[in-house]
Amino acid sequence: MENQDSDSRLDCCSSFISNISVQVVSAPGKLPGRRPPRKPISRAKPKKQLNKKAPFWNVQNKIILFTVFLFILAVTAWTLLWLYIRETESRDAFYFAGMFRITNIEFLPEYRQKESREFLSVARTVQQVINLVYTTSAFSRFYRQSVVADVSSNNKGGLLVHFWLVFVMPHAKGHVFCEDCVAAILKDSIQTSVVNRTSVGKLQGLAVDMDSVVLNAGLRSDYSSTIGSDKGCSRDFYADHLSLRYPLEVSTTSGRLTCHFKLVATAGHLIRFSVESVQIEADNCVTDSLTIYDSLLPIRSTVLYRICEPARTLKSFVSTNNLMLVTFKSPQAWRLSGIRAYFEVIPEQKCENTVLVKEITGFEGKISSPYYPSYYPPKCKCTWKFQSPLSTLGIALKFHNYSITKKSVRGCDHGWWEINEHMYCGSYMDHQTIFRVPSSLVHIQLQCSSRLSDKPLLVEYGSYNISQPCPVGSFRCSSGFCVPLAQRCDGVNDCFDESDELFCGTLQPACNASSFRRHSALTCDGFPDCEDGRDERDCTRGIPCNNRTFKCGNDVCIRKQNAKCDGNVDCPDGSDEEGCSCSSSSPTLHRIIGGTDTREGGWPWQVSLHFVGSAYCGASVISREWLLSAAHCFHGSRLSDPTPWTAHLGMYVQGSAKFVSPVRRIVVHEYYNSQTFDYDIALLQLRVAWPEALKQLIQPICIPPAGQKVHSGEKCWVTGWGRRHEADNKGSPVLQQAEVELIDQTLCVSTYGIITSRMLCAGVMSGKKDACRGDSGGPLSCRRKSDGKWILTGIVSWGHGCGRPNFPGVYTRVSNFVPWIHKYVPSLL
Ligand code: 4AZ
Repeated sequence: MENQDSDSRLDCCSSFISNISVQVVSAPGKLPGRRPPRKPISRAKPKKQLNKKAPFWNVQNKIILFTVFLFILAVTAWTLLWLYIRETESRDAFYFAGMFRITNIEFLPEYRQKESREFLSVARTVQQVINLVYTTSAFSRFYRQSVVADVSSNNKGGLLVHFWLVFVMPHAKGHVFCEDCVAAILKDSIQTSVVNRTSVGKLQGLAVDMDSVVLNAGLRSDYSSTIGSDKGCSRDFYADHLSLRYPLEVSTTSGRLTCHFKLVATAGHLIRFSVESVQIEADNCVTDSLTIYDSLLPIRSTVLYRICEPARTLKSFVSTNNLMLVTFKSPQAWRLSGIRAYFEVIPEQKCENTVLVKEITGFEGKISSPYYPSYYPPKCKCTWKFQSPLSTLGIALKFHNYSITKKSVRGCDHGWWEINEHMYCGSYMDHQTIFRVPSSLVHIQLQCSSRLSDKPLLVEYGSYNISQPCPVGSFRCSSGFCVPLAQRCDGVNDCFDESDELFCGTLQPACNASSFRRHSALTCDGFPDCEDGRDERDCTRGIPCNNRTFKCGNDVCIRKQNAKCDGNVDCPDGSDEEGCSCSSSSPTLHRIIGGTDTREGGWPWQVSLHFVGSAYCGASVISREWLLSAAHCFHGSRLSDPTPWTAHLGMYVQGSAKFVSPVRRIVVHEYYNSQTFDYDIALLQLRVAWPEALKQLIQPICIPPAGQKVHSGEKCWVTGWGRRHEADNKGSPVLQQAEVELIDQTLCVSTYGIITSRMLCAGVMSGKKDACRGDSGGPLSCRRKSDGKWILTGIVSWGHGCGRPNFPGVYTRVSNFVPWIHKYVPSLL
């Protein structure tokens, strides 16, 4: 039956799986309206004269008229009443989307046709069972109906039924309907048997798999658009060709667009959905989004991935079953919005391997996450066994942009690794790390721990000498790498994590890798000033500049890397630092724990971020519409939504801002780690750019040059409206400032231990001067001696208490994030 049907689908696919191109052009009244034909002016005909005129107001006519009047009145009253009931019902209605698997009914291809007798019959049966469950429950008063939306095959057998539930709670007035209770009623009605030890139980006459039950609150708009008759741009696709790419394109130039694409493959396969480009308004998915679900209805807990901003790089996602829902929403499109994507049917892959590594040390092969290079689906499990030929050789794993650390009491967010019975948690990084297992037999298990699809993982493996992981004459970095001893303390981050630059003396040779670049007189002037000639090495005088080089005013090309406006004069003629618009030295220079009141206008880049009307965090103005703050201010689903946030600029006393703007978008660093506060940085885009007229009171602060080293002992300022004492329960009404000292990184590491190269410490070792709660996200501003410009050296991040002796404040080291900032704020360049 199944095969017959797939053959017929094979023929039909080319006709119904084609590019969808929905062009919505809102141009009302473009077509000239047709005028009604004019009535010919007729000549007046002589009217027949009635001989006898019957009186109109006779009794009979009166009765007829009265009856008609009563009828019209009744119909109007009935319509109004019906509209009223419908309106109040829909206002107080709650929608739930769910699914479960029925194991005792076989799938029939006819179930795909919603009008077929077979679909209607099974839908009616399921609806009756659900109705019985809820009409006999504690929520029977509120229960209205269930609607079966889809009945599909699936890789576990039987039927997968997707349905909506509707509840009406009169006068709910913003109350939420207990989602867990609704789900619990359904689950508790499934009677499983302890004897059988399976997850399948009885739900009235249906055999339902308990583990398959998912039920979440849903949106009314999703309910209407998934079951309504007006399908708009929504489509259902059935695909069974393994090596075919089925294109999926939608676009609109204006108007609203909400499309649900249901993708179903033949049972036993998976769907891989690849997005080539997305054009949407970037607003954290508040209005515009592309959401990929591991189900056929928009069920929240089955979300595989959400794209909330325009993207042009290929990303692909794999389902865990033979179905997927892709929802594209762009309800207020005012310019081109749409997606270009395709999907494929792929076989399920096993994720296990046994590897015999070679006797020669070094990396020799690769393992990867399932379905690499696609994002890997949740609920995966991989096992790898490695064996080295000698007991003196261990197994080295080189993780690309990823790292594993010992698992703490908390769960893992991005992969749970068991290596020879030890547990580790994985997290994404911006550099490679090496993990060595000093054993010749290594058993590794990876379990996906993220609720969503996760970024693809690539791991190189090989053997290493257990007694000497790093060759003689090399230094072992914290990231596991070995670098030649000569590269230690040379000012270059050779280890990826800067551990080769820790515990170094503060004096750097004049011509070392980083310092010579600051001497404009030395670089690219045609004369090798450094012994090794490195001051002339990256210059290409007379050669046309390419996209990796920057053209100085005097026709010299220098390596582009952050040349323009990085605060360092890289060009011999200084042209790379001309016309840069961030804060010049503030004319009002007068200027927390141990702090003093600031002068009004003294810190014109200081921002107060309010969450639902209350001061919550600080931030710094870096351009007309972008602020820089700390990622931890936006951790969690409520805090990461930009809607409740407002930014208060040009403010001195809380509540008296010169300019207030809602926040359009929050970009939290993708490697932010909520356990270690690593990568604690976020960008905020204002909905309204601050007006030029306020530039006396609002000014951006300069971003430091990429990789700029800080000097311990340098004096900087921390500012904010946070608490003035650790025990206070509210912040300061007046902006506070405190002068703090940059602390040597080695000392910072020995104080806290868990200091990464993305952090720096500042304070006074005697305590008393520090940031505290409420100051988070605010600036650590340092004045550059060479030109008097204020540089955003740090962002208030964390610390042990506030103002405690020997526990300085910990700040995000902004110079490590310059390319990341430029990715979102290119106008800063
Ligand atoms: C906080 O909770 C916080 N003393 C910020 C900074 C410091 C401590 C706590 C540093 O926002």
